[in-house]
Amino acid sequence: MNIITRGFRGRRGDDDVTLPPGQYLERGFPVLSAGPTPQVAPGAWSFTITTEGGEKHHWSWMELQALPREDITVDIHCVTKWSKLGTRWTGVSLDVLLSFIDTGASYAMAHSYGGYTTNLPLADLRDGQAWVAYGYDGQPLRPEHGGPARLLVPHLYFWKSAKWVTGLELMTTDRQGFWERAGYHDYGDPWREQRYAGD
Ligand SMILES: Nc1nc2c(c(=O)[nH]1)N[C@H]1C(S)=C(S)[C@@H](COP(=O)(O)O)O[C@H]1N2
Ligand SMILES: [Mo]
Repeated sequence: MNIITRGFRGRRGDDDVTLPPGQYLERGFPVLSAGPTPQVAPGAWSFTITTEGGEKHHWSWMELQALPREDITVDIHCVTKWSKLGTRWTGVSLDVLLSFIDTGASYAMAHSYGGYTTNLPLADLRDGQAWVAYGYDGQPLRPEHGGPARLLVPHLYFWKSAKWVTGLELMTTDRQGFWERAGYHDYGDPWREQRYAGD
C-alpha cells in the first residue's frame, strides 16, 4: 500500500525540492543499459535525421562540434525510481539540428548503436526541450553514459534519452521503440507517473 505518492521532499542545497511521484533522490549516477556498452570512436560517430519522405541529413562529429553548443542543467528521472538533480550537460539543441530539416512529421524514433530505439512526439524534441549531449560535468560524456553522444530529453523518463544515439527517424504515424514495445508508456511523463502502458 502506497499512501504517500504525490511527491517526496528531498534537499537541494538549502532549498526544498519536490520529486515526481514515486521517485527517490539519487546522489550517484547509476548506469542503466539494456546491453553491452558500444565503443564508438568520435571519428566514427555520425548523426542522421531521416525525414518521413526518406531524405537524410548527416552530421559528422566535427560538424556537430561546429554547431552552437549549450550548457544545460536539468533534473533526470529514471522509471526505476531514481531521480538525480542538477545534472550538468553540454550539447547541441535539437532546435538547431531540426532547423535544417523540412518535415511535417509528428513523431520521431531515436536509434542507437546496438539497436536500442525509443519513440517520442517530435514536438517534445523542439522548443529547448531536447539535446544531443556530448559533455557531462565539464568532461566528455563517458561511454557507459552514452558517449560519444546521447539524446537528452529530461522532461520525460530517462529511457527516452537514447544513449549512443545514431539519429532520428521522423514518422507520420507513431511506432513503439524498445521499452515501449515491452510495456512501458508511449509518452513517459514522470510528473504524471506514466511508467507503463495504461498509466
Ligand atoms: N542506447 C540505450 N540508451 C538508453 C538505455 C539503453 O539501454 N540503451 N537505457 C535507458 C534508460 S532505462 C535510462 S534510465 C538511461 C540511463 O542513462 P545512464 O546509464 O546514463 O544513467 O538511458 C536510457 N537510454
Ligand atoms: Mo531507466
